[in-house]
Amino acid sequence: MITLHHLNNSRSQRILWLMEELDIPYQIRFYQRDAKTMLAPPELKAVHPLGKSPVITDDGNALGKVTLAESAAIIDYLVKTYGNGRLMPVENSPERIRYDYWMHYAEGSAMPPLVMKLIFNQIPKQKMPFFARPIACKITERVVGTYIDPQLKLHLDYLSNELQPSGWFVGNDFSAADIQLSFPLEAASQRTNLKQQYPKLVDFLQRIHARPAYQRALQKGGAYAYAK
Ligand SMILES: N[C@@H](CCC(=O)N[C@@H](CS)C(=O)NCC(=O)O)C(=O)O
Repeated sequence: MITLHHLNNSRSQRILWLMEELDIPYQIRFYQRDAKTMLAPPELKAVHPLGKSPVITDDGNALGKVTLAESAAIIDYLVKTYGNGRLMPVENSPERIRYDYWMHYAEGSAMPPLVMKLIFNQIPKQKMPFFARPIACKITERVVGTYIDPQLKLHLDYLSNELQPSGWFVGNDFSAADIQLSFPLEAASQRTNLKQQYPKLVDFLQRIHARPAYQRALQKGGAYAYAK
């Protein structure tokens, strides 16, 4: 049986969604973020030393018990082990090269500026001596304005141009790469001007949110603020 170690409002939602798309049996173990720090609870470190989500364990595999972290590695494992050819283009095809690229790109390139934006947005809200606040705000404004926001624009322009006429990122068909890209795009819709400036990406989000498997995953996973 596969167990998904699921943190509320997190990247783990896309693993839940993938398992619903593939219609494979699984169970969920729920973890709640600390309300102040937003970090995962320490129990997750008993499952994987980094204590982050998603993590899966799978004891129903011929390989013995598998414990796996990192969204792209989990998606790859689930699709290859249980997909029966679904949601992944065949090997040695141009589509597969594009698919593999997006699987790496989502966490390797798209997420870093989005995480930076989240963190820098928090700086002005922190407690600090009154005389430090104007300096902290000035530095934040400068880093966001000269680096983070231009990087986000670069990535959103790129993603918007790369969306295929099919409405998916790889080729004609919906694939697990669309699932992997869902989280950076959902995060961008909360932290950037995506909703105002990128109608094609808004349509993509609406398209994935309307999928029955996505809706089932939402019901099973509990709070997920990014599905708006
Ligand atoms: N690149 C990793 C990132 C994992 C990650 O940072 N997960 C976040 C949730 S979205 C987390 O567990 N945060 C809580 C913490 O760091 O304590 C992946 O794609 O799985």
